[in-house]
Parts: sequence; structure tokens; C-alpha cells
Amino acid sequence: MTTPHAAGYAMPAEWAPHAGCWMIWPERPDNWRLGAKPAQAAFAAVASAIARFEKVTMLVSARQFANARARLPAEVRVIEASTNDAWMRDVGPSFLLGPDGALAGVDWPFNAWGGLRGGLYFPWDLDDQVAVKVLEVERARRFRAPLVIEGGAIHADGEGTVLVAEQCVLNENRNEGITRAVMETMLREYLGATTVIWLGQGVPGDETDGHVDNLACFVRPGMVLLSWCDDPADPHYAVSRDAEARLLAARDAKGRALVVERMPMPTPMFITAQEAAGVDATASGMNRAAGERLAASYVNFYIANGAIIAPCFGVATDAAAHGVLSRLFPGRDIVMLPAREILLGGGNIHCITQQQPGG
Ligand code: KQY
Repeated sequence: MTTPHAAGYAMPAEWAPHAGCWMIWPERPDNWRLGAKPAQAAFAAVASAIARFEKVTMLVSARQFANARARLPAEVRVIEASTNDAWMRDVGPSFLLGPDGALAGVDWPFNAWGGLRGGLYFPWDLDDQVAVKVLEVERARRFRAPLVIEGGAIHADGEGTVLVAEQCVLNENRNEGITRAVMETMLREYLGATTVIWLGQGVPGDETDGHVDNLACFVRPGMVLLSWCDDPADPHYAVSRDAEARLLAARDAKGRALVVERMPMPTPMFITAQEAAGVDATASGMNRAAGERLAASYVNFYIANGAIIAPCFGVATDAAAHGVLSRLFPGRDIVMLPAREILLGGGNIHCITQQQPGG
């Protein structure tokens, strides 16, 4: 079977020009509190902000179609499609471009972040079909990958380097018996990665088992932004130091040493009793208990054409995060949006968006 690499395709960096952005409308009440109404408002704000810079398509269930259409600006394209939840980064295709600019996408097998070994919900069959549906709409070539992985578990610099975290992509709950060598071969064959940089653990408490997109991201080739913690009493302290040491020891696909920029982690935040009470109790793996620490990070942002769409939380560290983003992305508008409602669902702005490259 031909792989994308053999056919001349590779994954562009997120800062390469986009044809648009894909999202999914949230509704499941065992993940999103109060019947997902506050989350829907947050998703609509994200979609509206991105739509100022590029085209946005929102997938929505038949049940929610009229509501989503009414709450989203006219320029957002709304398409009916069934899903299990709303994490387009993870269930959508990772888009690729061919040497002639042809669009294709990797269709990763999806098991709800761990299947029956700690996954977050069952079933996940509709989510597993999202990449197929998106690629059908775009009439783009689809490559079904042989191993489970999610889009949030990878970051690409567009020059052959891919960033991953061991905790997630070597997790037995994704691929039993997986080895580093097998994963590297898959990342080469499906994304065009000639160099894989391995971080260790993800942000503590991240229910994806440590997606890299909550911990670190490329700013440009040769530069990585890392969510950083200065408090030795915080579990993220050791995680961020380990990640920085690995990044500083690494060489990218072009043989460069990396510049590592530190992004302060947000002031610690916890689920309130009122928020926890708003989530339906079910047999899913998504437990929401009052007092639980939220896996917050400012690096979980989306790079749009001409803008950075980043989370803020109404806490003291928001201003510093804005400063870091303004300094590192001087040519882009920095748009920070209240994202606590997305965070309460277990992810953030990068997790709910998926860029489609192209002019
Ligand atoms: O962060 C993500 N990429 C997905 C988080 C899933 C959380 C489900 N509750």
C-alpha cells in the first residue's frame, strides 16, 4: 500500500497558509456542563474569531444543526455530520500537501484516547469516521494510518521535524506493544517526519495521556515554545524541566539546535463544585469532581492566517502570556479568548480546531 511519504506528501507547519479551519459543535452533556450551552458560546467565539482571518467549517449533528446555524456568524459554513464529541484536532484528518500542492489527509484510527484501557468514552465509531467525512467534502486523497494516534499528539515544523511525548504516543492503550522505532517509521511514512523529537511526560492531569499540543509547540523552524513552571511544589515543574533538557539536547531535521522559549503556565485552576455539578454523570471515563486541577496551558493555541487565537482564563498570568505571544509572533494579531469552558471539557483551542493548508 502506498504511504503519503512514498507518494510525495508531507504535513506542512501550522503557520503555512491555510485554506481554512475545521471545527465540531459541542453537545454531549457528560463532557460539557449545562447541556453544553456555555461551551457552545465559547466554540462560537473561537469560530467567529478565526473567521476574521480564514474560512471556518463547523460540523454539527442533525439535532443541533438549527441551533448552531443560529449561533454562528453567516460566514461560518455549517455542515451536518454525526460525531461522538467535538475534538477536531484529534478526530479530523492531519492534512498533507503533495509536491504539486495537491491536498490529502491522514485518517488516524481513533480510540477515544485509550479505548477500553482508560479511554474517555465508548463508543467512538462516529469520531473515527470524521476524517473520512472531511476528506470526502474536500475530495482529497485519504491515507488510513496503521496505528492509533491523535492530531493533538503531534506538532510538525514543516521541514521534517515532529514533536511527540512518550507518555502519549508510546502508550499501550493506543497501540499494544508499540515501540519507539515503529512509531518513528509511521511518523515518517504518514507525515514525512525525518526527525522525531521525543519529550517525556505531558502536562500533569491531561486526560489525553499527555498530548504534546498542551505542552509545547513550534513557533517557527528551530524554535519551540514550552509551557513552563517555576514552582518546585507543582508537578509541572519536573515535567517542564525534563522537556526543556530534551529539547536543548535535540537537533531538528535540518541539523539545527533548537531555541526554547518559556511560556509561563497559567495560575493553577480547579473545577468548582458548581461546574462539576453541571456535568451529567454517566459511565464514561470523564470524571468531573469538584477541586480537580485543570490541565491548563497557554501553548494550546491556533495559528490562523495572520493571527494567533489563544486561550485566556481571567487569571493573573494572562497578561504575561499575551506578551510572550506578541513577542514571538510579531506579524500576527494576538487574539486571546476566554477558554475556561473549553478547558473544563478537557482541552483547549488547538484541540478543537484543525487547519487545512492551501492558498
Ligand atoms: O485535548 C484534546 N485534544 C482532547 C481532550 C479530550 C477530552 C475529552 N473529555
